[in-house]
Amino acid sequence: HSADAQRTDLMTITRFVLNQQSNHPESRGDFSILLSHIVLGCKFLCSAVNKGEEQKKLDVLSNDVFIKALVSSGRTCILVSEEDEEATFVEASKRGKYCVVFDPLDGSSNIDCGVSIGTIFGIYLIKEDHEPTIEDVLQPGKNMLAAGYCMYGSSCTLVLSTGSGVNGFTLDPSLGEFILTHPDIKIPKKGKIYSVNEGNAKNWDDPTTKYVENCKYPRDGSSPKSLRYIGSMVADVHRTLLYGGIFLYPADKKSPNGKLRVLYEVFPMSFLMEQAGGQAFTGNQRALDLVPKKLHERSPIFLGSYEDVEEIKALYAAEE
Ligand code: AHM
Ligand code: MG
Repeated sequence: HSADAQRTDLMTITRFVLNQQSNHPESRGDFSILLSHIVLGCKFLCSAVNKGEEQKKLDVLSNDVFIKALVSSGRTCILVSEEDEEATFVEASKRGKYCVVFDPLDGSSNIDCGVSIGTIFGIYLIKEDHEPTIEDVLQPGKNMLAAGYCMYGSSCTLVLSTGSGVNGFTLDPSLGEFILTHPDIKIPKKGKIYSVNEGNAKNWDDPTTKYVENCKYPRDGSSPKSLRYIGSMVADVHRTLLYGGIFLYPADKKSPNGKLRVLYEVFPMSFLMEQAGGQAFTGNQRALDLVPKKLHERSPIFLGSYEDVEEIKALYAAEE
């Protein structure tokens, strides 16, 4: 009975990551310790969100919890949070080799009505033994070692990639453990859903306008796509990853760089998409090739199923 075997052979996220890293014995322990501190922050938030804490409290609380958990892991040197203007440099006695960029509670405008929200994170490895500087995190997304998000929804789901595929874990509240529930996630090659804030349509550029027009009135005789937009990046990306399709936060005349932040929103989600067989594009390049110049830089982003992103790439290419 393989179902029974699975029920009794619990693949926790810690066990999974230790197995996965067995070919890097030198960093095995350190990475799983770091991850267990991230997981602790996620469990805390999951429980706080379920208790119905107010948005204002949760925003600040979640940032404090993650910063403290990450510093006390003893494995980090630089932390970049969406909530803090400046990066946090960890004091020398608690320093380790990882840099963590994160959005502790993304989609926070959705808290007070109970819509899914989440935490997004990306992890870089500091190069050699040197005094950490901001340059250590102003790195293209392709240099990330790992990325993930945790979604606080009807269940609490953590999706992680350490650079060899994408796996999803669901919190079993009675065990207090994240258990592997979505092994080796692959995004469908093409999807039937597009996800964008159409309220911004009057300010879009031509390629985005044409793309969305084609989702609704396909010129090749295929069926129109469905529109789904939650307004919580973690939830919109999670659906895109599982069901396929495309998520867009394009540039517009009012926000020429879009809205989403490169380091802790665009990069981690792009990393996951590529690892799941999809693509992520900024409107002029592969998203993970972008080199950020400042911590809270923004970028337009189009990510999702391989073939759907191919179409928007072609529209931008035709513009040039
Ligand atoms: P936030 O950091 O203020 O929560 O904003 C980020 C959120 C994303 O989760 C979501 O994709 C986007 O903002 C939605 O923006 P809009 O309301 O403009 O559609
Ligand atoms: Mg955010």
